[in-house]
Amino acid sequence: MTAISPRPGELARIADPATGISLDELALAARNHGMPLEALRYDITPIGLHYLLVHYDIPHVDPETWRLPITGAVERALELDLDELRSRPRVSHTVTMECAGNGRARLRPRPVSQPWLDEAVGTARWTGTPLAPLLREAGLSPDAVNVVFTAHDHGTERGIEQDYARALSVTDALADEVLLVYEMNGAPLPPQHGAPVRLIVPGWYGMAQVKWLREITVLPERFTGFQNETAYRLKSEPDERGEPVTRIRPKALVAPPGFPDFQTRRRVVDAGVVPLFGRAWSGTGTVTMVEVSTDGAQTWHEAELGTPAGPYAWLSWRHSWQADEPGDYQISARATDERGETQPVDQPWNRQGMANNMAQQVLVTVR
Ligand SMILES: Nc1nc2c(c(=O)[nH]1)N[C@H]1C(S)=C(S)[C@@H](COP(=O)(O)O)O[C@H]1N2
Ligand SMILES: [Mo]
Repeated sequence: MTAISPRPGELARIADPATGISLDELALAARNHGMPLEALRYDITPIGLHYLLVHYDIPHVDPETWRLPITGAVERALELDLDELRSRPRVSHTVTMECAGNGRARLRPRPVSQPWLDEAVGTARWTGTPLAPLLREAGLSPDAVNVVFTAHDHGTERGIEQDYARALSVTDALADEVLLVYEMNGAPLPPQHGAPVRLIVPGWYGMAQVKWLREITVLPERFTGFQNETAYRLKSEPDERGEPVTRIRPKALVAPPGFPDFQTRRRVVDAGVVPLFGRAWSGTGTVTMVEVSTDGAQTWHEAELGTPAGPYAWLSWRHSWQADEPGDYQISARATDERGETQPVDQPWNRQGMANNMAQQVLVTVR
């Protein structure tokens, strides 16, 4: 068995097209679970059904002794404990979050990492306090460029030992909707989702939402840590610098119709009118259209849209499928957002398998 991260400078691996999922990938998939797609029925995903991604181990952080320093290129370094954070203005946002690697296992050839199929998504009600006023209180120095969020979890990745850390530009960090959160769906943050405090950056892929926050550092230069410089970049050649992964591309998912076969997950429905239902979201603007295909992406029908649960949350869609002929079908849905970006039917391939919003394919047998 080849290790995923053996040596410093190791390139992201691409699986040989002839090989299946490895035990290393299975070990990741067993730790990092997706949202069972039948949970698309909930506006707000119940905590245990929200997808989960943890690069290293879930750290144990004692909320009593937890402190958050805000340091670096600021006029007055601050340090807050949990009570101080809780006594600040309280804001909640309903946010659809998706892992940037969602859909990776469907890419050909397959980038080797957490092998997500379609379900690395969830919507939660996050409660905390806005970040911008805290940064303003600390007083950003005029030469501030990046704000780095460093976490308590520690590990190695492609041979580089690190604390999980991600930076945002000062502009992105000062956006009104960015929160330091201590509650998820009205309960204290659970250990797996970042207790006691995590960052929420609505509209961005999951990697920006740093869990188990330990320190916020303002830098007068660009942050060059692994999770910004090496990982989470769209590139097709290994030596390319690549474009950073940022906001969530438009995507729609179909809630599984009928009932499943245990091992293949193929769906079975009775002939007649089959109600199709799902959700759609985009981090770059409101979803303005969802189209459904029941013939393997040959023809598309506009679905009826519901109202989103908030400006950063998914909306529901529905479509009645007149399925009169018994047989095998492939169902797909694709979203378009207000910028006019539509999900592709073919894979947008890149070496790390990031931001892949290829339309889902659901196999259904009409009986
Ligand atoms: N400290 C820390 N924050 C992290 C991660 C991590 O491994 N460590 N994983 C990131 C990634 S890649 C994703 S997709 C989201 C997942 O958040 P969730 O597990 O609460 O759904 O957390 C992000 N924040
Ligand atoms: Mo992720």
